[in-house]
Amino acid sequence: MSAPEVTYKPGDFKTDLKPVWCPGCGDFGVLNALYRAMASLSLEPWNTVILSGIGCSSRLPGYVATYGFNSVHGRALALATGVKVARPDLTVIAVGGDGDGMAIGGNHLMHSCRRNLDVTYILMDNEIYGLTKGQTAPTTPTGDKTKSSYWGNPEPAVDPVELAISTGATFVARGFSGDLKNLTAMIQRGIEHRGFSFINVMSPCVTWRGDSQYQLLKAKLQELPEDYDPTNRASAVKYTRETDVLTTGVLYEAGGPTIGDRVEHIRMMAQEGGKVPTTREILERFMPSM
Ligand SMILES: Cc1ncc(C[n+]2csc(CCOP(=O)(O)OP(=O)(O)O)c2C)c(N)n1
Ligand code: SF4
Ligand SMILES: [Mg+2]
Repeated sequence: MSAPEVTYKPGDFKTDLKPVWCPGCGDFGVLNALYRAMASLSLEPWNTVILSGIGCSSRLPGYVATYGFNSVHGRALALATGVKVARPDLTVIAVGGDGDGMAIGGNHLMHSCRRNLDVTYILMDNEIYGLTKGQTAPTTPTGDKTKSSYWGNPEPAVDPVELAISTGATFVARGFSGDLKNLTAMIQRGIEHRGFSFINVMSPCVTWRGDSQYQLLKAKLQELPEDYDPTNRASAVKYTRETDVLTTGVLYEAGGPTIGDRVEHIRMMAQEGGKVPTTREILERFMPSM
């Protein structure tokens, strides 16, 4: 007899911790969308891990009743890689901010994309360092005044979606924290996707970017055309570096082996008749005189 299937409600994933985010912070919307997506997928809390770096957004694992770890600035994906290698059977979700993922953690994003690590990464993009009180981040638009750029940000901004597509992520989406319905569907699809799923969520910081950030983002929102083909990489790139509009939806989705598949293939080759060299033979390759 098979075990009865457990169903969950979004509230089942709440912990006793009350989020310490400022009232009106966009991250509340992301958390709610995640609760809903997890409930619709009936994710078992004991088989799910949520990892983050450091930042306001990186507090999220504490608010979800799964295994989780609020780790070190920029290292959410390094931890996610380790968990997935040790326990490929688990659902692994990484979360964090634009500073965490695009500045100090930028190289981890690039390598997770190209490896097609089977992890879902939700980036809460408020275009600012929120926790440390409003300094310029890699996604801060050029010219914007911040606590660390009084005369306006002199740097060109990065588009995380463009970066993810160009470095090999096999699922790339852009969402808005104020659009719960579409964001929930996007996160659900990202978790279901086999391979690296990158979801860049525009998530306003009311404290350091003001109310205008929410209004500005909302006014620019547009959805992908109904006949949009997400398997076409070139079409996906056309929706990056937008200025007057902000297109949300799943921009790119492709198949392909994950890094886990590739390593497993090598393991099988080594086991099935492949000659495994001895330590001495390996050393002799470097020191022929041995
Ligand atoms: C190695 C290291 N460098 C810098 C910091 C300081 N620091 C903490 S959070 C943060 C940036 C947070 O910005 P973001 O990742 O965008 O998250 P947000 O607070 O905006 O959600 C920085 C620079 C740190 N904790 N560790
Ligand atoms: S400082 Fe900004 S990002 Fe941090 S909790 Fe407040 S509104 Fe959210
Ligand atoms: Mg930020």
